[in-house]
Amino acid sequence: MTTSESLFARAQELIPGGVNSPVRAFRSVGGAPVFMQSAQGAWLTDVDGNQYVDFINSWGPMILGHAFQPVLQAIAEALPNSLSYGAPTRREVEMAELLIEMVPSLEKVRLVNSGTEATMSAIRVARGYTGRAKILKFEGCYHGHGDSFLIAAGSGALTLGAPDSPGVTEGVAQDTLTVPYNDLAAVEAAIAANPDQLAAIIIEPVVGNMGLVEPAHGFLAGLRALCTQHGIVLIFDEVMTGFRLAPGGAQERFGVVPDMTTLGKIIGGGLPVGAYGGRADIMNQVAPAGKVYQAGTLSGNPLATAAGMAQLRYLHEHPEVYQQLEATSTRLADGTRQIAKELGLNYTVNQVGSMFSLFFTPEPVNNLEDAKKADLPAFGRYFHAMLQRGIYLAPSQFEALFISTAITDELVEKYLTACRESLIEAHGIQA
Ligand code: KE4
Repeated sequence: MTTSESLFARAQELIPGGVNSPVRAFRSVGGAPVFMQSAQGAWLTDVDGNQYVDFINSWGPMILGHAFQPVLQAIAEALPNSLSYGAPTRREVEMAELLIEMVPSLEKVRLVNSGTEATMSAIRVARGYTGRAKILKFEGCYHGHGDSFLIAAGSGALTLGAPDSPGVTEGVAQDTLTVPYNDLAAVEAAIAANPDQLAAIIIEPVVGNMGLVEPAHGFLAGLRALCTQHGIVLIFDEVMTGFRLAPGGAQERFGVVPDMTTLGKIIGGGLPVGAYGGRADIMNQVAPAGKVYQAGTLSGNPLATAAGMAQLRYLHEHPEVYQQLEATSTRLADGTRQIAKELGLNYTVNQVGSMFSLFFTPEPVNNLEDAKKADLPAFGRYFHAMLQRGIYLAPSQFEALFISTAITDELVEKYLTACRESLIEAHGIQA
């Protein structure tokens, strides 16, 4: 039995499912999760000393690789000044200034401690600002574990939501509408069926949470126009895409400016930081400036803002990293697509910037229904075959890969060699 296996056995007696976040449990790919001990650059080391090239990077935050020196240095310098005051600090002002400078939609911003807190707060503010109750989200988009987001697609006609988790009430579900991603007509129909009732539309401008799905041409601009026309707050959930797809995130890359933006992951440099912000007239509704209440003991924590600011400053001062990330990711995605083609699989590979997904289906993937056509058992076999070859992928078909600047040309080749061997193994192909 490996140390990971024995730790997992213990953990399952103590922690639900043995993990502190469900996707880590390898449920959709089978087997016991690998327990990590340390990481450096592109490399993870597990508790048994096995090493893996990391293509998840903590689900996005480690965009500059693990143990990036400027981030560690910033934390080391902050450490002697104690860890938390529960009082305002200079660095929170500096971080707000930098976020507002880099993200087109931000006029004012509030720091919180996770992406979930950011999205929960953003829809509360949108409801407070508009005086309306309903929100609209897209099937397959994930916005954290807030009740309003754990909603399955409900009855087709009215797109009324149904709870997607025990513990979420009908009362909450009734205020969340869901429509298919990339379906502007469905959005228009939902608006028409709920006149003057929609406070917000929240979307992943590029989706990572059903695997990587990009917005159809004109889709984001169409949403922008509809929200302007109907006084609906457009919220881009850029927890994943923020500071990843461009310095200003997807809104900079696609040139569509939402009314509010939610952020997380990269802005904490690996420590817990989330943020929400947007137009000043909306954000001025937030207590204590306004009446919409939101608070947090550790919001703007000195250590977390030290790590976050070090990472953001580096990205701001080195925009060339985005070209590097794009080039590396394109080689990985194109190489994967070519290998699948050569093996007669013709699987779909979707890529935007430094995020990409290999879907185990030859069909195009533009929404959740498409993504669900993937051959999940084959994906599970592929995942483990890659793990055996020292490549750490997301343990789910419905996740994206996140590339860091630590992925070198040599590691691209290592990945592509393993990809070919693993696709052959997963499908029992006689190469
Ligand atoms: P957190 O509360 O996990 O910091 O952020 C929630 C969240 C909000 N919005 C988007 C677009 C997100 O992708 C996330 C979190 N992403 C998942 C990955 N699918 C985090 C991994 C996990 O749940 O352990």
